[in-house]
Amino acid sequence: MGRAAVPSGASTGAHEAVELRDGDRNRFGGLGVSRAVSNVNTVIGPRLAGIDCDFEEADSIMIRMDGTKEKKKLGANAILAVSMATARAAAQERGEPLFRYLVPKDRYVLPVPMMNVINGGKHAGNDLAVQEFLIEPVGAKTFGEAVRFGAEVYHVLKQILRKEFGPYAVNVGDEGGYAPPLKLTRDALDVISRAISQSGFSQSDVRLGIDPASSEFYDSEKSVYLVDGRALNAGELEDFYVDLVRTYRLLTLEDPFHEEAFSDFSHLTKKLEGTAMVIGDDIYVTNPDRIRTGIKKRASTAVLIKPNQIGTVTETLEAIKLSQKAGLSTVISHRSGETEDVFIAHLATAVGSQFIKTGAPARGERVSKYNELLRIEEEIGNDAPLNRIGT
Ligand code: 2PG
Ligand code: MG
Repeated sequence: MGRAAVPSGASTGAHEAVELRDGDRNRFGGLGVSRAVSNVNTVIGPRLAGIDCDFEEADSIMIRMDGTKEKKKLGANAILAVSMATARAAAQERGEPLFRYLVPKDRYVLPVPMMNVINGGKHAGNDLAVQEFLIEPVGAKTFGEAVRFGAEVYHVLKQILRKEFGPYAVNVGDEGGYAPPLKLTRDALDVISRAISQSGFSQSDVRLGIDPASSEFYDSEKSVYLVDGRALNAGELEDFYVDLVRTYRLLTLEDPFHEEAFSDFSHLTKKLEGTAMVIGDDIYVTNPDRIRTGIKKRASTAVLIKPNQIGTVTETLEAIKLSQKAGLSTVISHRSGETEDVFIAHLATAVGSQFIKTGAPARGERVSKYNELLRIEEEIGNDAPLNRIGT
């Protein structure tokens, strides 16, 4: 028996696998998934019945059955749910935890959590252009300690925001971070920096990162980025980021440029070498072909991995292996529209990912991943180190 639920994003990349929705306005405003469910029950299910319980076999059958590059016939949401459920059933059959089944090895290292504590962009109803402001407790020794560091900063941040901006400022956005009425990127980074020091942590205990998700504020007609009340070209935007890295010691910068801007990514990656990591999300969409292009062009230091951008567990693992082989770090990530499914907690452990990005320590669908990682830490026992982050 294996069960799985798949997520959905608000700031999706143009090249993601297709999430099949009904489009029937009378049900769930057109967002129903009865066609995807029926594909699972009447098309995929009967074809897979009787095969060995093996996700790789199931994935290759489903990829062939679908036959399209973007999985638009059966829907990546239908295919991924079956793929994850099959992996889970196989682990169950072998009596093993999912992470051990996905990648069997002697020693596992746990990911550093990237916690999104202030939400902006498409994830919140405020004026911040940048979508995510993340805290990264790289100075913690264990995963449990990292969660504590993050939770303490998150709650001190709440007190500061409430005191300075009133009670509305601590309403939360899609990923559990606060959505205060701030306007500028620097305002958000300032207030988080204060929360970190007021919690008693140093700048090296808890680092900062941002995901501007910049395709969302890119004006392709004028080739400018609309951020913080200004219209910046790629060069000016790069200067803006370099300044932020210098002032706030940012550790990670995700999707700094729009999703086709490989050469702008490469330029920034080179400039920040040894200082901050550049992560590619919408530019790669967990697609091995696009990651290969990124590797060739040295477009980033890290790759964001979202299973539902590509649509099977097999291809997700391929994207991770490819990135790791090229010396890139990985960030296993949730979506803004998440479920309580904890698959990514196991995936991050299985592959030894440097990071997991799964929201603030708030809202059940985010906390479920942190809780599962705490259980995994317990299961591994004393030999459960946290990944050491280089930069
Ligand atoms: C991102 C994600 C997850 P969404 O851009 O990294 O945080 O957002 O799921 O909306 O694409
Ligand atoms: Mg992103």
